[in-house]
Amino acid sequence: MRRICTVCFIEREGKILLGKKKRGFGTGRWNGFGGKMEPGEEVFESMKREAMEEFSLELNADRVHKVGELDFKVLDNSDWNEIFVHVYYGTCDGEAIESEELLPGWFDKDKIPYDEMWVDDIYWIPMLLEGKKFKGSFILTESNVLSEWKVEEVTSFGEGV
Ligand code: 8OG
Repeated sequence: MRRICTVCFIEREGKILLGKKKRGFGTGRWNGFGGKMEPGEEVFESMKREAMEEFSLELNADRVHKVGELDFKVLDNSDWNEIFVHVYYGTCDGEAIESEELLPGWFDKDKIPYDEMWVDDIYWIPMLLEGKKFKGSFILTESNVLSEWKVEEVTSFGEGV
């Protein structure tokens, strides 16, 4: 089964907002906020909902932009084995507040905790921080072992998912 998700990274005053996942898929890892899109949701609408649910943040469509598309094959999860992720980057106002899902933390761009994140993130987050757009595909396990990866810089994204 295939899941379609969003993930969004907020920058403010040179720091990046990450959240430590407190439950579910990726527990214990730092990541942007986001999650599975609900049926019928638009991408931005879904991310706006997740920003509010996970960090009590109000997202504005003019202040975040799509920067990446990621395709994952997850080898050791029996419920679903493919994940497509829309990656967004930008800024917003307001205080990020801890929720049942995420503990917020602000990190200097040169101190991103890659060793406490999904193993593939180190291959594309530096591109995001440099203002590049990218597409990536990865084969990994839910226990965070990467077996294949490919990331390329792109200038735009096609329609649809
Ligand atoms: O709804 P749930 O929180 O389970 O959604 C999973 C979130 O994790 C969603 O925001 C997409 C994101 N995500 C993956 N795989 C990876 C990954 O390898 N790296 C990063 N940074 N995020 C990922 O599902």
